[in-house]
Amino acid sequence: MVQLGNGWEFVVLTHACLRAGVVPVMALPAHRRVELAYLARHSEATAIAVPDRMRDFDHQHLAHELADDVRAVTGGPWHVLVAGSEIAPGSTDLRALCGPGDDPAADHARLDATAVGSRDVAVFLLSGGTTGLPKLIARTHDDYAYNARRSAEVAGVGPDAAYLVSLPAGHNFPLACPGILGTLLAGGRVVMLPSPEPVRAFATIAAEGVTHTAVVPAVAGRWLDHAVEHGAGDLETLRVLQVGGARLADELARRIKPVLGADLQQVFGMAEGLLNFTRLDDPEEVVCTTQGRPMCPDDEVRLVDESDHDVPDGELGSLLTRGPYTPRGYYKAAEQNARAFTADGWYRSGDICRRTADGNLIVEGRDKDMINRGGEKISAEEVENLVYQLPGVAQVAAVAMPDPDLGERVCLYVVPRPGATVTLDEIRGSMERIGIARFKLPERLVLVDELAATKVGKIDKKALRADIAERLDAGAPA
Ligand code: OOB
Repeated sequence: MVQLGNGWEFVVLTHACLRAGVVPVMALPAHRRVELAYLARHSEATAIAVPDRMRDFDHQHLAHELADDVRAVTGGPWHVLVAGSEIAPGSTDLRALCGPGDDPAADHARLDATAVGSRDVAVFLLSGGTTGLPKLIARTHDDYAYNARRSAEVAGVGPDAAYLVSLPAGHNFPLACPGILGTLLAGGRVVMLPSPEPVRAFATIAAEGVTHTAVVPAVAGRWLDHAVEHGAGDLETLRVLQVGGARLADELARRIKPVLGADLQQVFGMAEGLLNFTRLDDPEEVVCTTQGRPMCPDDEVRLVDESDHDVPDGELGSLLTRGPYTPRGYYKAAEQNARAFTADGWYRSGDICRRTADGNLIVEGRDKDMINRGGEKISAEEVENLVYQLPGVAQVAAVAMPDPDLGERVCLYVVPRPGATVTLDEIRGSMERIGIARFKLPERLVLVDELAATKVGKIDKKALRADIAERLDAGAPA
């Protein structure tokens, strides 16, 4: 499992794994005990790579707790690799491990002799997730190399490119769309920053001559605001700003070229495969108002109604896709696969889109139970399962509430048990104690006597989303 911050160790370890046929599981730095324990169990990983500390969190300590738990169950060895200056007893120094070997020629020969096949699994990515915990997506060497190479072509990344990584490196977007892998395969240079904070990002773009980078819409908004208030400095080298992970508002899209000077490329992608891009030579209207079209001529995309019948161009439909770099199922997840894939292998992305006459897609919403917090995907079900562990909670529903900065945040509707008091602080505290990524913590609580239900008796999330939007419009205090 790879849970490293954005640094050179991530790049070296990932390439070492790919070369040696070790499959990295791309965890996120925000993941905590619950997510990591689940990933370790489900992937049958035998090692984790972590920073010693990051953002005031002791990753090394958690990694050893995890290792103890896994060893207790499997009885087998489990390794903790640590990038940093404080290597605790029992940890392996990852930086030392990444050093040059004594006999490179012999190492090459040994690796060549045991090389994995191109159809073997290269990497496990994590699904954004609509069910309990993230699902594993097995990407093969063939499909992922194509993913990275074709993305590089579409983004105009070549040997002269310098690509800045400021999103979490293990996410598909900065890893391979074209990201780290696509840029290095094209002969370009990769620059890593721990976060997309604008002061440092702008200074780094100038200092390193960055030509390409990828951000989520919330970051694009922060960069625009910062540039307007404090000036952008020298961003002359920046040719392409890729924006994806969540819907970019058209108004924001239109400001990017005038304010930052870079061409906008919208990217509508998913760890499950399909990547859509606006092209660098598309008319401004297409670039600013659509999320682009598939990168591969063999990608198949259907927009369908509730009975899986295709809808005509211009009408809303739920996106189904199949293609050469889109797997036909999640790893060891028969039950979820039955829901997320059709019998003939189409992936149900859960995105509600429209196709324009010229073949571009516009993302208008979704029919999956997920909250997209500035590009970070949160499964409503996962949050609800954790909140149900509180004794005072009779019923709970997690829904997306609109937010001007992040697009969406997590709002909880709770029906308390008779006589019980439930507070947002208490819920957040309990979730943190259980050990869950912070971005999943709810940011608003609405206490109700009952939850709106649909005709078939399911919780009516559409009604709840409308309700919270209305409360916010009316200026209701948090
Ligand atoms: C990227 O990948 P994931 O796996 O974290 O999330 C995929 C989901 C999509 O199904 C869609 O709901 C949403 O994220 N999404 C967008 C979007 N890009 C992704 N929704 C609206 N507009 C967009 N441009 O998020 C991802 C993977 C590779 C490249 C870029 C993004």
